[in-house]
Amino acid sequence: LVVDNLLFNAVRKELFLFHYQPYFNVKSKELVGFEALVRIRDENGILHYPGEFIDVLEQSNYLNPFREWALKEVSEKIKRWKRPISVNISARTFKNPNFPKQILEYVKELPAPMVLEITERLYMSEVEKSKEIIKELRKCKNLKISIDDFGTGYSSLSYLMDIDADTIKIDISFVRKMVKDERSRIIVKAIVTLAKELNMKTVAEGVETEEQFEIVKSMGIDYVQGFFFSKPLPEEEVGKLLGN
Ligand code: G
Ligand code: G
Ligand code: NA
Ligand code: MN
Repeated sequence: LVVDNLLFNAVRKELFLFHYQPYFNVKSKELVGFEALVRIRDENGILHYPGEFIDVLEQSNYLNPFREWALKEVSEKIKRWKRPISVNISARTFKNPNFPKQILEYVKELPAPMVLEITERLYMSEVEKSKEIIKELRKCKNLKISIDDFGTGYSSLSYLMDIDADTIKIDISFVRKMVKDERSRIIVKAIVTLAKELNMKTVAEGVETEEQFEIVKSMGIDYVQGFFFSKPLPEEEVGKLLGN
């Protein structure tokens, strides 16, 4: 009930906002783009994180107005910052038959891609259906697909070979284990090789230390995201970072 009230107000009074976490090219350390992560600033100025409300939001009638707001907001930022921005897409949005048409309206004139992050779990739970939806979405120029939390689902190798995405984001749990655990490094190395052969880019999620970064670098992973480089930032700080 408390969460419902928070969401009711967030929709009615436009209290949603995004923080933007930069991701970087591993080799050059240059900033590449951002992941948009939603928050609610309530009427008392308190910031609420998705852990508190995202599950309820995704099951509720607020999902449609939220999605409209989110697509508009991210499109504006891509226009302003001229960088790719990733958005997390829920299962319900991904499977909504109107979604490809809706997103085309936002994406068609952007100066950089919008990236849709769908979780590995969602993709793998219905591989054929996911491939079909992605095929439809691929009609939108400027739209890319990224597989989130990669390595946390139960994916068979045959599914992996089938995966139709531009980028895979190697889950934070692997990044953590890689420092101590040789098996994790071997598995990630294999994932990176597979991704290269399949023309996909790789992102290491949740890199928090220099030691983790050095391992990520030695594995040939393309991009890195994590607190070692930057936390998710309010839009004012992104503006400063990019110098506009
Ligand atoms: O920073 P962090 O606490 O922001 O995010 C927690 C979780 O919330 C992550 O798993 C992230 O994927 C999810 N999340 C963040 N923003 C969004 C969003 O706009 N839509 C959806 N569906 N999930 C989001
Ligand atoms: O599920 P998804 O990968 O979309 O979630 C992204 C989440 O990971 C967000 O909550 C974001 O704040 C968090 N995150 C980003 N970088 C780091 C990091 O270096 N360490 C930890 N622990 N969390 C991170
Ligand atoms: Na994500
Ligand atoms: Mn992730």
